[in-house]
Amino acid sequence: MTEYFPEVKQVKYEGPDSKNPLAFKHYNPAEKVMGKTMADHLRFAVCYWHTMKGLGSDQFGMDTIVRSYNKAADPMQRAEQTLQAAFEFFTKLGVQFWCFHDRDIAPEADNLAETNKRLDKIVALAKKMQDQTGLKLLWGTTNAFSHPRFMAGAGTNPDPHVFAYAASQIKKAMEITHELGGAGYVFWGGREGYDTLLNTDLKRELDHMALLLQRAVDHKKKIGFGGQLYIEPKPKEPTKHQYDFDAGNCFAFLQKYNLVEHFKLNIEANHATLAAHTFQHELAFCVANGILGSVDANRGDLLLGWDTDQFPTDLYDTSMAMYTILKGGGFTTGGLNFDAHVRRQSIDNVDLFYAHIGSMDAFARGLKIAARLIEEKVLDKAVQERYAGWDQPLGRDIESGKMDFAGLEQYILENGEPLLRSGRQELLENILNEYI
Ligand code: XLS
Ligand code: NI
Ligand code: NI
Repeated sequence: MTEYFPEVKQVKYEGPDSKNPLAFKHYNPAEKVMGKTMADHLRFAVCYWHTMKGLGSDQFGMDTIVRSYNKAADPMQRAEQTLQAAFEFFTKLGVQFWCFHDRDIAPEADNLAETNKRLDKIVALAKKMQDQTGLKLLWGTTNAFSHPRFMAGAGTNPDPHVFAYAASQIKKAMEITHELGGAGYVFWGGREGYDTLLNTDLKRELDHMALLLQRAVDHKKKIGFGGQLYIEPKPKEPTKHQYDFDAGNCFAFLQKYNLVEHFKLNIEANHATLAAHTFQHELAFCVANGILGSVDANRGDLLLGWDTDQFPTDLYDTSMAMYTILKGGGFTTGGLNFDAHVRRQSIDNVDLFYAHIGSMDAFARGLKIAARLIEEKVLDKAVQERYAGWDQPLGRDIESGKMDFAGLEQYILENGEPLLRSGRQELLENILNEYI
């Protein structure tokens, strides 16, 4: 079989003293942290769209990257070779999972029936490769945002004909995800939003988006798909105002339309920062509301302010993310999917390996740092002390609902001013630095 990444044989764990740039210094898949292997905690996935299909083009310029699997004239031959290259990359890197959009793995044909036939052909091949390699599908999704038919949205399109097209694509994408044993299925509302209210019926569009998701829940039951459904929030890009703005927004939407029991969220770091939140904030909001599902691991650039989808290497970010994920009970169906692409100038195959290795090591370190913070109760103690009043009689009576306004007023009349106490932020930041 053709080797598409001959520069790398197998990425291995060599430990923190290794100087080999193609080895893990911290990610040791079998090593146990808090009773579970690092591989089981982190559940790394490679994304097909950026890693296999991303060729460096941006809004200002054409592709810069040439890949040997992308040269055949026939699009289906290209798709097959890309799939072979993908599984070679996944196995050489040593991840357990992958993620894809339907249109990443097979090119669209002239009509839906032909397009679906192409998908079936590639999915059969993918299934064989999954069996051969032990790779698993973390989640599948549909691309209902690139094709011109979706220029005004998919589920929120003003034309029901387009709604029907989106539904047909999702139907098939859910079926192939099921066929490949996917642990989940993601809805990222690519163009579900608007650019101007001058031409937009906002209420109707939101109702339609809910209808599309309700039909997806029906179809999930119909085909017996046992995976988790996720919504991936993002505040803007490509539309000015995306409906799934952030975790809070999605949670309200899911509750209003009685969908909350069927969905969890897929939190992307760069989308969090676009929404003027930290990555950790979005994760913490999900944990607090029982809706944390999976993670698109990447990072943005605060100076650029768009979805730069860079590989995550910031240890503060990975540590605090893993801290919140561990405190929330860890991943079940979800994992860390690298929704990230190498920079336009990183044109060599080996750059793809460097990018993933560095990010996997950054999350492995984050995991170990988070585990120590939890085991030594570093932040727990501080938080517990800060809220200690709530475990005293007054706090208990308020929390149990016993105190009405009159009772609270009586307490103040008898006890006067509260004592002011330091939040100790600087001290905690210093302590955190000792762990990083
Ligand atoms: C784009 C999104 C996309 C989803 C999958 O910004 O992150 O890649 O993860 O459709
Ligand atoms: Ni994403
Ligand atoms: Ni993104």
